[in-house]
Amino acid sequence: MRRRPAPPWWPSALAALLATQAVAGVPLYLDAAGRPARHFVPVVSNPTTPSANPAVGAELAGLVAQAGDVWAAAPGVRISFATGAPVGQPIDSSNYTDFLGVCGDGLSPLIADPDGSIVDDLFGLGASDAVLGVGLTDCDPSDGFVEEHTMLVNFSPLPPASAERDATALRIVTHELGHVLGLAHSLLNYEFQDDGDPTNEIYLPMMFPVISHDDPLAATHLHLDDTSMLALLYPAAGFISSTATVAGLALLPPASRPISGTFLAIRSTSDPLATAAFTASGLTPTAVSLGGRFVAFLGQPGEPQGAFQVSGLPPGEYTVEVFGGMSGEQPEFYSGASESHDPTADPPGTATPLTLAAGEVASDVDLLLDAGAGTLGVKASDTSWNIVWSGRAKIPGDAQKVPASVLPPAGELDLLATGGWALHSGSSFFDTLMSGGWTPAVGKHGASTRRYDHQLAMPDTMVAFAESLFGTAAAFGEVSATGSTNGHRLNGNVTLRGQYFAGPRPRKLTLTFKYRGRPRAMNAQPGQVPPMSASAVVVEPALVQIGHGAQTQFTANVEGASGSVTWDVRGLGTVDANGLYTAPAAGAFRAEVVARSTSEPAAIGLAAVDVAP
Ligand SMILES: [Ca+2]
Ligand SMILES: [Ca+2]
Ligand SMILES: [Ca+2]
Ligand SMILES: [Zn+2]
Repeated sequence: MRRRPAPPWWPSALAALLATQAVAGVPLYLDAAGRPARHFVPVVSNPTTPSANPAVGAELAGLVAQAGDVWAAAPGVRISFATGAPVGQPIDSSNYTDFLGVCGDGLSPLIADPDGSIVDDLFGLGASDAVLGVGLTDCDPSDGFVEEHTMLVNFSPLPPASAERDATALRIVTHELGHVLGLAHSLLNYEFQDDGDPTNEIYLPMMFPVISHDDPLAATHLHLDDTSMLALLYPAAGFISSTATVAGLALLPPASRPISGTFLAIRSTSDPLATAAFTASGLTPTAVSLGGRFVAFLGQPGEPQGAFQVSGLPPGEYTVEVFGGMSGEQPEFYSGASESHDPTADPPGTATPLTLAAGEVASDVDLLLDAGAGTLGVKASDTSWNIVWSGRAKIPGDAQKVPASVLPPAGELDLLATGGWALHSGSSFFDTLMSGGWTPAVGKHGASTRRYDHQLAMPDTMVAFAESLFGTAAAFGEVSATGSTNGHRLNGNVTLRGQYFAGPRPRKLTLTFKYRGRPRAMNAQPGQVPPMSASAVVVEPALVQIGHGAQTQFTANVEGASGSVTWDVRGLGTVDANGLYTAPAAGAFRAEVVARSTSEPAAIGLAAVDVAP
């Protein structure tokens, strides 16, 4: 048998693909223990100048200042923003990677992209038609802190100078600044996006993942859903004591396995659209998929399996609701003592409202999900998979296996349909690739065989992956994907058809990726409830300037937790056990002072000290 030479057309260029993750899922940053990470405060950003159109750099810096004012004015929130030194070097698509997402350079650049060329370079040609902006941490948040960030805003789809440009740009920048602060996407009131009705835009959260076009002049407006999460991260005094928390576990039938990625809404019975908040069990961030479906990304380190929490609710009466609709099933409500996995005993639509007082923490709101009913009712998969990939490329006269080194990596996969589609995998590749919609298909042994068919809904990602394998030697247009499971095996494939250019004339190219899954044991250990802690630490003063060798006293007020705090400084200088900070004898810098509750380590208060001669 003749051995084929190593294929010349497999450059293992995965770099471009990895970058696309920022499009799909901008995380709610969790530290290694599964607690939310916070940005250092004040939040300082550095303006930059685009080579092509310097005015747009100034426009972005001005928008970020306005957006900072919007977030800082949120009730229950104490946060501040500042403009840092401008970056001197003009930025364009040839040098943006020297600044974007670079940890440790002391810069948090605001990168304006006047013509979309940076976004196209980062996410692939044509991305500038769809991607309006990115806000992300520059540094690994697993230590609990965001020290630096990058914001990239694509101005190319915006109209020229006009009221509409100003209004739209401020909404985009306020949204991206929310990501910088550690807020993930929210799907609350998703049905109002692009429904043609401008009057309901105020019910969409700022952190909704896609812009709604129903009112081009819509004012930038924060929803309770935005401000309550921000206040939990950056609380003002009185936030915890004046508001209520709802927390519990989402549990799958039949064995009450805690399940992450369930989308939930907590709604006031008297004001269900405005006094409402979104959350997802496991604190799993949501993103919008290119197929138009909403996906939760699971499997973050330390993820509190199955646990959910909403804090910052004004006192009142609330329902707790598992999202329906988006994946075709009915919404399912918390029904108190009658909660059951059995939909006959506990009809999904039966709600038992909770009455919450100021300072109350209702942490026993466990949802016993049912299995769904009817042909659209597959609410959750109860099988997890170990997945392996294989691939084959064909051109006329030749066929080759895709080398394992350039295949998608093996990993784990959970497919859920609890109000959306959620995936868990050991591989971040799946997290961008697989957003499957599952529909039950009656097999030859009837519905009880639990056979499901599905389609992959993110073909653009697979095209980007295939193009990264071939560079400019191939182009793909047509994608098809299918798969099915009977509960014991999972099988599927993705087929891409295109043209291969290395030769005298283009040839037809077919690339087929197959995946095979076998069931794997699932994590049944529930996360801590409430996962984020309904407590707060507020440090005073928030920011202080002192000279070399000088001392300043910080104080910490703990709400919702017993005990005191431990003090820590990130940066130069020292802080003692009583919050007394001592500056070193030299240098000009800012240090962050951290007070952490001794009984609730997730409750952290931040302050800053500027030291100068
Ligand atoms: Ca940086
Ligand atoms: Ca609307
Ligand atoms: Ca129920
Ligand atoms: Zn976003």
